[in-house]
Amino acid sequence: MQKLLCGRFELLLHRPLVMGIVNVTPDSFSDGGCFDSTAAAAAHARKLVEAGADILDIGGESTRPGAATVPVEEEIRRVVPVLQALQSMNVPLSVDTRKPEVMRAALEAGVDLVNDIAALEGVGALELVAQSGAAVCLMHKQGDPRSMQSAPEYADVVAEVTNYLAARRDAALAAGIARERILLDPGFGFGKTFEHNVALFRALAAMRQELGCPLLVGVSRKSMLGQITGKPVGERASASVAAAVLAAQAGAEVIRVHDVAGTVDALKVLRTLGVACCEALRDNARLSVKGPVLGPND
Ligand code: 9MG
Repeated sequence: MQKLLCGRFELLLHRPLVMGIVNVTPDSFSDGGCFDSTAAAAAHARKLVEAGADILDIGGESTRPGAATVPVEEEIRRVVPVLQALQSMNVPLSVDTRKPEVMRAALEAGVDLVNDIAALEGVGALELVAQSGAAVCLMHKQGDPRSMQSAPEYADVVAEVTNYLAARRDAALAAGIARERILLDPGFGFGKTFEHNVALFRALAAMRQELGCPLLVGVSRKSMLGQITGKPVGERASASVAAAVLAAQAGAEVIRVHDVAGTVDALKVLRTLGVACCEALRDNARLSVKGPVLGPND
C-alpha cells in the first residue's frame, strides 16, 4: 500500500486525501483576512478537521497573483502560533512557505509537511527538510507571485513542468529525502495561462505515471475555474468540487481545497459510484453480447 511519511504520521494513500487551507494572511484572496488572528485561524482549522480534512495547510504569505512578499519575521509571527495551537490535534500540519527561515521555525514548532511553491530552491531548504522527518510538496511555478501572470510562456507546458518536477524530485532524493516523503504539484495558476492550466489538468494521469510520486493538486477557487464558469471567487465552490473529483479520478493523491466538507462528500461519492459505474459499464458490455440492456428510451 502506497504511503506518505509525513512527520508524526504515516498516511495511507488508498484514497485521495483532502488538504484544508488555513490562510493566516490579511490579504488572502479568498478568506479576505477573516482568519488573521491566531485564535480565529485555529478555530477555522478545527472546523476543517471536523468537516473531514486529512491535512491542514497553514500559510502566512499570500501566493495569489500580484501579492507582495511578507518579511520573514512577520510570516513566522503569523504561522508559528497557529501551528502551536494545533499541535495537540491528531492531524498532520503543513506549512505553506518558500522561505527556509520560516521552514526552520515551523519544523521547530513540529510541522509535518513543508508545502513549498518554490520546490525547495531556497538556499539551504533541501538540507533543512532532509534533516527533518517532514514530508515535502515540491511545486512548479514560472516566475514569482508578484509578476508570474504577466506573460507566462512555454514551448510545451506539459513536458516542461514534468521535467522540472522530475529534476526537483531527483534533487530531493539526492539530498536524502526519501521518496515516501515527496509530493509533486504542477502548480495550477502559477505562471500559467488558462490554456496552460487546461493542458496540465488533462495531462494529470500521464504526469502521475511518468513521475512515480504522489501528486498534490490545488485548483480550489482559482481563476481558471472563474474563466470556465464566469463566476467570481466567492461563487466557485461547485466548480472547485467538480475539479477536485476530476483530479482524484486522474490519480491525484492530495487535493488542496478551501471547501473541505463539499470536497469530502464528493470524493466519497466518487469512490463508491465511480467504481460502481465502471462495473456497470463492464456488465453492460458483457450482457449486450446477448442483447441490449438499455432500451432506446432509457
Ligand atoms: C500555497 N498554494 C496556493 N496554491 C497552491 C497549489 O496549487 N499547490 C500548492 N502546493 N500550494 C499552493
